[in-house]
Amino acid sequence: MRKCCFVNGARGHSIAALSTVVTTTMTLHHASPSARPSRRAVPVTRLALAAAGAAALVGLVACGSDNNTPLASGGTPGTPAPTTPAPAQKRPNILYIMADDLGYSDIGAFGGEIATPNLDALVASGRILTNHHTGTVCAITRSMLISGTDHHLVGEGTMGAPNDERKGLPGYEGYLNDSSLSVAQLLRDAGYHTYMAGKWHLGSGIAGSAASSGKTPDQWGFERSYALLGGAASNHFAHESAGSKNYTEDGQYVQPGQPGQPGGAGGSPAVFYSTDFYTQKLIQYIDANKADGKPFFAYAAYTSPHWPLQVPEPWLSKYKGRYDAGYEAIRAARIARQKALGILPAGFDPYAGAPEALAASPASANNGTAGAKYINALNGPAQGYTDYGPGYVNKTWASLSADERKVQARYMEIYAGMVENLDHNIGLLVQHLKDIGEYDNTFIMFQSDNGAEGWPNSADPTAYDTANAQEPAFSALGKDNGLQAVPKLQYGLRWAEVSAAPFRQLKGYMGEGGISTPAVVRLPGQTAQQPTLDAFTHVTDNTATFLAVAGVALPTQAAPAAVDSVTGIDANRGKVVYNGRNVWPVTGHSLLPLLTGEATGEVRTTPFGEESYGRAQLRSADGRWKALWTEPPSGPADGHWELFDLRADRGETTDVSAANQTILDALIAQWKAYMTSVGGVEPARPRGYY
Ligand SMILES: [Ca+2]
Repeated sequence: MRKCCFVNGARGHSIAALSTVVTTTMTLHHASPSARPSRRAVPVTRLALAAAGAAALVGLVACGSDNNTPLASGGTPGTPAPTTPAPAQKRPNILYIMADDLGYSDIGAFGGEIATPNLDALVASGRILTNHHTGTVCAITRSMLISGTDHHLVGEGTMGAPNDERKGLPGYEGYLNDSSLSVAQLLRDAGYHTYMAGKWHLGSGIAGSAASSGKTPDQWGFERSYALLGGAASNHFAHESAGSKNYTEDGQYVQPGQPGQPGGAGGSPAVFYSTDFYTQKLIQYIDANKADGKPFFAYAAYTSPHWPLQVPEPWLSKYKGRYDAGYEAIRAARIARQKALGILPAGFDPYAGAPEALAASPASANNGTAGAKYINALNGPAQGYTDYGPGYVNKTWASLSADERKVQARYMEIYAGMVENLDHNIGLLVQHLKDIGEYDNTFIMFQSDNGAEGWPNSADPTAYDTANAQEPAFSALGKDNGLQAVPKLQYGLRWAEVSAAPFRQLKGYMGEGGISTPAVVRLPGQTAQQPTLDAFTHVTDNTATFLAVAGVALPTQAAPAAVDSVTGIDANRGKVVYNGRNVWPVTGHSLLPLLTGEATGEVRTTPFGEESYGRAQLRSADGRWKALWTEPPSGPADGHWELFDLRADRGETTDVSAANQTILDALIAQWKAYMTSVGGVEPARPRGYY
């Protein structure tokens, strides 16, 4: 039998227990007789809400719905009964904006030197979340966003279908599996219009296609969608070939760049640039239905500033010369600004950066063969596991040649231009909401999908950079390269460390630099910045929050048992019924009580586990400790779990495992229980996605 225990996922949980977890982790302050029981009675001053819109939202929290549209499932046990008549006004719209591979410190409000006036304005009438977290990579985060629960449960145990021994296992389908809920479906069923434009990355087969059909956004509750199906485009300017299957609109393959299509001859717009185009599409979708009075959920799934580094003018030229001082100077300036802004405490000790050279494992007879025994989270040299992967060289600025400095600075200029263009487009979205009178009735949230991307451009970055420093290659960097098959321009590990400042590790890793995102939330009607939220929060909490904003109750009807006659395992244990399917319930926690000032304190008071690519973390129930496992050579050569005191050292600079072995052992045991609870399976060879 699967072990029933604490979890952030749901497998093995009874619904009653789950409800308890969800409802007792925050201290609620309203004295309504319908208020859920509170574990702690901490007297707190209610935060002043800036506007009537926010007050209306509080009403929605208490009431669960407006009186316009029936809930997907109402009146269920554990749902607070209405205490006041529901407000008759229209429910809030939800605009959710996701950047792709944007680092923690890139935007101005989080310390970046890149001009992001529109996001900064959102902060000025919203709220910063400094401790918001994602999965380590795109598809994993997106699966948790849509489903509201752990990625192993819903088909993205790793990003895409694995090519290793886990291929075919439940939870490793590589697309949203049949046990997934969808926040878009729930919202649509509750009377919302549901739109998305941008990256999907949760399945590519359209309805009726031969293999893995029905995986596109239209099949998961999006009424209108223009989607890049995969993890990245080869060109932000599209130029798809006739018959390509990389994009869909409303569930049908489209080929931007072909005649009559966006970016193609006679098509509109004349130029397809991903960020600009997705903005225009969302505005088009919103406007098409704005007269009918229904609220909307709009998912702006931008693919910027993900590689390839490309951006049109004026952004392409705007940062010329801005990064000539090099990685360390730019990073230090960002950290200083983070401290001045209060994003970091004054005494914060930042991660110092990766070594210039990481050594491969000492040669063993089996390394690289099927007989290799790779060090993993549970087996090290003491168990006979000694193999691990290659090392890398990542030069500091002082070690670069003149040509390398020239192109490295140029890469970051282009990246910065992409981020400013992204901010410009967010400004267009916000302005459009103001123009059509919907801004004050819209809940807005912005974040990135994972940490900054440090993937090297090639196996030999020096040769790659030196070649790019010569003309005509240099002057073409960042421009539309049409149909040319050229390397996908990236900015490399050192600039990614700048983006991830002040944290350790990058996209693909469980260090704070891989999973921490800048995050901004603005409530409907909010006009003044509210105090920064420092509680640990997670992308699955977004899902619960959106549903709370919309007043949609979570499905709670327990799925019928489906016990395997041989193993005795109930495949439906912990699942709920929705629209006739047995699905994993949302396990994220609504942040709305914190955002409205109805509650303060921690959102999560149970251990939080995670795993992908064999890399692992376990955050203790009290939020103080983080056990972190990274394969060598990026992690310890002996394969031990590191332990960090997050209250003193979120920069993960000092491994305190040796002095706290008992604490660490308990956390590792909790991590094993987490893995069991979500059906996670470690790969025989831990390594990243490249
Ligand atoms: Ca990403």
